[in-house]
Amino acid sequence: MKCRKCGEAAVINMRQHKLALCGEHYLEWLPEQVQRFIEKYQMFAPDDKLLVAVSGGKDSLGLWDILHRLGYQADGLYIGLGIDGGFGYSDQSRRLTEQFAAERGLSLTVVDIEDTYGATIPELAVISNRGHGKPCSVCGMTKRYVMNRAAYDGGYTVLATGHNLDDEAAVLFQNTLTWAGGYLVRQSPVLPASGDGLARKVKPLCRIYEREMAAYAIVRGIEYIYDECPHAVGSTTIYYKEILNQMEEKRPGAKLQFYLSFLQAKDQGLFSIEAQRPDLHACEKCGQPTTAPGECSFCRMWEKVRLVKAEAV
Ligand code: Q46
Ligand code: ZN
Ligand code: ZN
Repeated sequence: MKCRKCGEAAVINMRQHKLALCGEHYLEWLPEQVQRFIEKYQMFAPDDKLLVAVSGGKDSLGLWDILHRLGYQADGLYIGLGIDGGFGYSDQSRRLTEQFAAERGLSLTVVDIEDTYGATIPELAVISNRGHGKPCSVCGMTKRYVMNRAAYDGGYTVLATGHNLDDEAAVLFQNTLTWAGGYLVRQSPVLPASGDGLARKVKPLCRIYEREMAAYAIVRGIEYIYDECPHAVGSTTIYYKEILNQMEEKRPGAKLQFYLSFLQAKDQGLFSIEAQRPDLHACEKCGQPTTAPGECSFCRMWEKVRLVKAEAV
């Protein structure tokens, strides 16, 4: 396989785009694509102050690298979850993230959940008794909270995450199987900021395949954590990704088409009936926006942790 631009040996063949490229041209092509989608979905402008949520994986570090190369002002946010999984998952991912930032002179904020709030995510899952012992639901909620808060406190106008096309297509597939209208209407490359304290959220990699991000990280020499979070193993998201990969194998471009036709249908008003957002008010304790009455569910969850820990001493 030869590079379409220069005829040298290709490092990647993207069947869905009928395009093979060498390393040099691939490193040019991918950021151009990302820039095109940033503009197409009006994600942000050059004068926006971006906060990128980085996990130490190929997608978020790749995104940070690309935004930096494109000339945006993008700082990083790493959230220490306290997950070990027998191989020091959180410690390793933090080390690689800090190394990435230090090598490039980028500014990184680290929020360690245990140091800041008093328990690790796996401890929190047990104490709060949410998610039947699986930490993902408290983890997802905690990450959303911390990201929004860090964006707000740091005066960032935009919060960017490294969700790629495979992530977006898997979530879409899952929500389509149950016709979860409320989730479907909120799945978007851009969620606008709200006056009541929610930062604008963007997914600049939403049209980039996972394997394209892996190839980018390898060719660019980014050291990232290969292992997924140990709690992702056996998750429904991985199951849906596998099904979508089988479809992609037979019909290159199937995943992208699934996602793009969804965005188009949504633009045409398919889920507009679900579009009214519930009213938000400020949490009585922390001031973050919430739909819950009184204190937000995040504050209530941690109140419970404090009570349980206080009883234990
Ligand atoms: S939610 Fe679950 Fe992820 Fe949190 S506990 Fe790991 S797998 S990191 S995206
Ligand atoms: Zn080339
Ligand atoms: Zn609160």
